[in-house]
Amino acid sequence: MIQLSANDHNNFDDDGFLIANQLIDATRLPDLQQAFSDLFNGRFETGVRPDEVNWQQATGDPSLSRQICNGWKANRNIAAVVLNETLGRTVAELAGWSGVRIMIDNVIWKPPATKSLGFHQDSAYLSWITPSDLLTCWIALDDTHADGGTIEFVRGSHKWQLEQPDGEFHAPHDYRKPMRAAAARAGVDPEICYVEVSAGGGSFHHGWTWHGSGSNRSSNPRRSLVLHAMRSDVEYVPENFDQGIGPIYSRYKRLGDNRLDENYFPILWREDGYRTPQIEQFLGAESSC
Ligand SMILES: O=C(O)CCC(=O)C(=O)O
Repeated sequence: MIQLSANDHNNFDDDGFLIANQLIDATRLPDLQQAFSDLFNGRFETGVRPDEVNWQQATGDPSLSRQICNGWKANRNIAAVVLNETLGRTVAELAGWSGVRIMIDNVIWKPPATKSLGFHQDSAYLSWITPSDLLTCWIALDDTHADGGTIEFVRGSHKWQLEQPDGEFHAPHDYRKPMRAAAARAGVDPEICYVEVSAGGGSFHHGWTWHGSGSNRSSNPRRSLVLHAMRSDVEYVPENFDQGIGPIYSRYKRLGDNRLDENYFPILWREDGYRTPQIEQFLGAESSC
């Protein structure tokens, strides 16, 4: 469904992001919105708990944006989108990679009046894999607007110097502060671009593009489903495991083998036609965007 033009490629290379008006068909939105409700209420369809459950209805702070990571393991409607082959191929085309696997998904729900998510560069957290290149597809499940806390990018910021992670992700006091400091170091006046799309649209961004999102000052929810994708041939770098991998993703490392396990990081698309065979079995009928 996603056709990229030469212009799209050029814009992505120049800006570090690309806005897309339609990434998934609108008919899929109700099932995905239901999946969000299930996940944040602790209903895990497959019986598997997502890797990171940062918010639950019964216990979560209502002022915070809600986040779950690797919802695909718990819910097949989420999996059908983030493990989609066409989406994987599109990411590969944009990044210039010969294959793509999922690094992590993010299920993010920002109800009205909830707080911001701090600006950051995704690849800054990934020194535990090599190469640590990432490309992210961000899909809006609601119409998005600047005052609704949509994702925002700084044009061209993937070309600034690579920085170490800095500041809080959840509800920082000043969500743009680390980005402004990086802009000053780069000698640049940052140009902020908001992703304002209808539900089903979204964006792609480069792993080093500075991005974040403000508080939701509108009366509508802002839900997004995010695929963080990496190259299919990445390997673990155990020497860097003290730099932020954490207990979850390091646990998936195989003994005596730095290659990533496809059970936890499936391959979505490779130019030689390979795709992790168990994906289709896992998805059942839910395999297309
Ligand atoms: O949805 C958001 O507000 C932030 C998402 C994000 O950080 C990302 O897609 O990398």
